Amino acid sequence: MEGDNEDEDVQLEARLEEQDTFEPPESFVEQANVSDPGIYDEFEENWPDCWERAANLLDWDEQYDQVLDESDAPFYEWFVDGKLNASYNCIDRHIEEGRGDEVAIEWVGEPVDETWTYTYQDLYEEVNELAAAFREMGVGEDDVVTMYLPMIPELPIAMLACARIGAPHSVVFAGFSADALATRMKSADSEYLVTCDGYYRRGDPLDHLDKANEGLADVDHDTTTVVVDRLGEEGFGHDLNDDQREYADLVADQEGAEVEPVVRDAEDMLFLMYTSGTTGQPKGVKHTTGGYLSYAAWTTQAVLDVEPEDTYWCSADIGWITGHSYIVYGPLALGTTSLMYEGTPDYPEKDRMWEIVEDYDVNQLYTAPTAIRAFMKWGKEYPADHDLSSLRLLGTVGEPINPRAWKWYYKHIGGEDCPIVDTWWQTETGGMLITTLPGIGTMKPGSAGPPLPGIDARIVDTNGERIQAGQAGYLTVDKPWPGMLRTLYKNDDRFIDEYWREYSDPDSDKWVYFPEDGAKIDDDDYITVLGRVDDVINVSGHRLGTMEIESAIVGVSGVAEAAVVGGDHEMKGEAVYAYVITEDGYEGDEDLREQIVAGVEDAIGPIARPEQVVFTDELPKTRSGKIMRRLLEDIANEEELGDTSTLRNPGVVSEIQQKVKGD
Ligand code: 6R9
Repeated sequence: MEGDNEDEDVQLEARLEEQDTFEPPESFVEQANVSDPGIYDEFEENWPDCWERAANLLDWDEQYDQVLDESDAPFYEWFVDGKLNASYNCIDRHIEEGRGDEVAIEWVGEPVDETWTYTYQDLYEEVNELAAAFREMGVGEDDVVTMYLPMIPELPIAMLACARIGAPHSVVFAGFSADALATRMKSADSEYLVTCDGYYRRGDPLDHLDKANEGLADVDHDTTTVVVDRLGEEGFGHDLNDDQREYADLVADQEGAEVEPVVRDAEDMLFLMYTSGTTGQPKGVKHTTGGYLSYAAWTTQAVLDVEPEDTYWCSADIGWITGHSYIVYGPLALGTTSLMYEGTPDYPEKDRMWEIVEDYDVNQLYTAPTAIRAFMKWGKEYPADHDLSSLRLLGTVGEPINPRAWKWYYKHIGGEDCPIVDTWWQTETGGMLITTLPGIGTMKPGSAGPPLPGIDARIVDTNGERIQAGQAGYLTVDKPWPGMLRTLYKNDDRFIDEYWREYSDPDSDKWVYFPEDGAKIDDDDYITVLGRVDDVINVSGHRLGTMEIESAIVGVSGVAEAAVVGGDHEMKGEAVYAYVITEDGYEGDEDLREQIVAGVEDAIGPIARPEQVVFTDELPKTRSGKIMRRLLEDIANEEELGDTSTLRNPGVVSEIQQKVKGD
């Protein structure tokens, strides 16, 4: 088996290796939503009015007066004085067009054969009942409702119910820990939580309410919690307390209720999404109703080539931005069928995803490089067993994709017949910024592509000067776009510091967005994103702050100091490497290692689990006392080390190197 795979890979490599570029298939171009290369010039010449093209994808209660207000930059405002409701745009208007019987969400559960289909009419009813229940619970306009839910239908339903009544949501990834939940609820002053009893992971029921309760115990203000019964009789027999209500009871009390969508200003907050940054405190990224929704809809149409009659599948979790923009808001705004999968790709078998593509005739698949590398490792026979001919387009997001994985995806999933869009963007950008347009652009494996029309992304040196083709530098975005974050929740100063300080020139009112990624540019202006240049690492496409992990490790008794870096990892892209100094009297032994791993899982979640814990007597530091993270990264990657003479303690390097190798 293994041998066959390798042979086949070698052959594929030999044939595709030479090929650096790929043209969009003719059959795709003919039907593409966007196929006129003139769109780049058109957007540039008409900027910022070009963005009306995105706004026109929505129904507005009141037309905006101005596309962009730059007067208080970088606090930009888009579609000024426009009024709309996101839930209306994602549901009601499709029903008004007579499409109520068409499928909005195909939900595929982890247990095989547990599926649920929601038409737009079904979604309308569920969302209205929950919106009415939220109101009765006291949720008012602008109250932040936190959701701590796995991939069950109640998650998008709750998001849309919030949007309907103008209550911003803050979704916390279900894999995050109780601590992470508490931090986010406190930071957002959120008094409402929607969670569930538990969910399935590889066949086993997992207790989720226990974790939610542990988090709630740390929130000092009063809270009301809605609990979805996901597991039924397989549940854990939790008793709900006085502040907790059964989801099913709440909506049963509201049967048939209808809630008029609240008219929101374009700039009103639609949701908050917490993401990792350079400090230990996660950042509450604020997205708005008009700009965000129009941008999500526009990119879903232009880049993912989604049309109402498609069945489209993004395999991300809704707990991350990708799921917000490209499972919920973008696809539903366009009135398509969005497939939502609860389980993992390898349960019960490693062909589960291909079985789903075949069963549902999926037209677009949007997934992460980490998943593709896993598919590659499992072998081509899994997709080969299934008819994947319904697929028209493939996408990736979350981290750089290596050309080998790209080519495997192209051949074994796309049958050399689907364009691949490698989409670069961030929680903060709301939607995609750099990628080829699938009906226009030549594809270059490993390179995301040019900036999208209307997006002014550049690669610059430390002085902000554009660099020459072929060189590496820093990615910047020099003009605003509708999907951009508006601020960090209740922290305008940090918003400026994090994203605008580095390359802007406030004196001449020039504002440049800095995403904190490094990148390379080619002659043809294609951008290859290299990765974060801050203290954030990217594990399986998930953003984790090294400071958050370090503070969790330092919280373990016996630990004096810790430094965390990302080391290369074949499957995950990057993995967590922790270098730890113990307190006097403590041994760096297996016991402490386990406590450290458990400490990190408790503070953040299993995704942040250290791959290696290296105990050391010292950490490499500069003379000014800063930990040399670059060096620790090179050690983790077993790379040649550069000059270490600037270290205060150069001797420590070889000691650590030996420990990493010995592990
Ligand atoms: C959407 C999302 C953002 C960070 C970003 C970058 C990395 C995302 C990428 C990519 C190379 C791509 N990233 N897409 N790197 N190529 N196509 O992932 O948001 O979780 O906020 O992460 O992910 O480093 O800065 P988020």
